[in-house]
Amino acid sequence: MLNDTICAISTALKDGAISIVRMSGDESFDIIRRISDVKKISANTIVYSHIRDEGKIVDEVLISFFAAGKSYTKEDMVEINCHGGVYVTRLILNLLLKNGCRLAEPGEFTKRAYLNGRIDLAEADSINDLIRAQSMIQARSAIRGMNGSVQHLIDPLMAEMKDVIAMIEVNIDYPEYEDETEMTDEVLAPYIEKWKAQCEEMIDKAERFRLIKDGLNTVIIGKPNVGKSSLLNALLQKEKAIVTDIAGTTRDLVEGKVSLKNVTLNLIDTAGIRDTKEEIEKIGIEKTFQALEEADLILLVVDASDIDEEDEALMRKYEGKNTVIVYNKSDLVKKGEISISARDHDIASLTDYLNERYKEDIDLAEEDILNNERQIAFMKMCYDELKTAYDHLGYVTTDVIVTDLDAAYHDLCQILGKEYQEDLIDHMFRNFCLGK
Ligand SMILES: Nc1nc2c(ncn2[C@@H]2O[C@H](COP(=O)(O)OP(=O)(O)O)[C@@H](O)[C@H]2O)c(=O)[nH]1
Ligand SMILES: [Mg+2]
Repeated sequence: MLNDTICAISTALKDGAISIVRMSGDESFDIIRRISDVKKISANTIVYSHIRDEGKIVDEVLISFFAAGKSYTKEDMVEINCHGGVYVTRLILNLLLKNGCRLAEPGEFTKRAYLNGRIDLAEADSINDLIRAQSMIQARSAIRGMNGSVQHLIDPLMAEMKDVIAMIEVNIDYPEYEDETEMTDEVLAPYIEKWKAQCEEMIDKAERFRLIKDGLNTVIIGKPNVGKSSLLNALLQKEKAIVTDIAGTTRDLVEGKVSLKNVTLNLIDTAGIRDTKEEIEKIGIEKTFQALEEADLILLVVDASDIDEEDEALMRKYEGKNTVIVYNKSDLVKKGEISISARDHDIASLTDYLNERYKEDIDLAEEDILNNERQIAFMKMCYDELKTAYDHLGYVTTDVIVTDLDAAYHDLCQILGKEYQEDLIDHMFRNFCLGK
């Protein structure tokens, strides 16, 4: 139900100087009149007042009034700034509930902002991203998203697709109308090809940026005793993992997070990969393989002073663009492009390399970009539909092609939530905080 009046505590529920209790809906102003000293309400003002329960003062507060149309939800809204004790805040919330409000679901204020047309779905995504941001780069990209960067990004593509779809429809519906360009396969092919490339570029940038934003799942692997745990410690600049000269010291996964200049690594140190009969170590090695499945980056460590066939086998096995071979123990022997001494925390050659490798991706923070998994998923579906359309060219009539293009267009609409599916929307907003 959209028109009932909802309320929630919008600030975190712990003792603090101030809490905010929020209300949105047609009855907001009536309800606040019933429980405070406020009689006459002027929109978009803040007043000093008291909240009362059956005449008795509950708290001394500031109340903000937002008139429908200009508020966060586009409905009449009231925000009560009360004293931040959990107890008092709850008393006020309960008073609102007693006087006709319903407790809001998580994200319901923002959901109303979306349903009432104040923001699109991509902007709603970004509000949640901003609340959950843990770093400057996450916060900055969320702010851009809140200000319509996704719409900016996909609008030109949507506009062109809509034009072309419309022209095909005209061709089909009015074959006698000869002024329109005939949308033959030859005319369509370059369009679809271009759109596919645009989708691919948007997906690629979004995925690269997601790694920059959230950090790369980085797994440190190698034989026992090559210095994996020493490397973890050197990167984290603290002695997190146990280092000994006994092979098989690390059995469990040891995790840590480090932000280098241009990239954040979510590090996992692992048990050395080798054949072993030792039960616990075996489980550790199994965990290593699991961690590798989710790796965005693999640091394969070898002992430069002692490279043998086992190292070479690992290098062959994990060769690829996500693997970086790290030659450790440079104090003994210098070898390879990336040569470090983990024990001595002399790892600049590795960190410089990584900063260089990701230096361009960090600039993506300044571009309009898809912000999260939901948006990327729809863009991928759009790409698939376009590919189907492209593959159909030459085999089917344009009325079939146009259904493919229509489907692609609808996927783009979904990114902005222009045609929403109710369950999807419910699911999305439930991840929000209470009171947002
Ligand atoms: N000389 C030298 N020894 C190192 C270096 N890094 C690690 N070691 C030693 O190698 C042994 C194994 O190190 P560790 O980090 O536990 O290796 P892991 O089994 O791969 O995790 C320890 O005795 C370390 O002190 C290094 O850069 N130079
Ligand atoms: Mg270790």
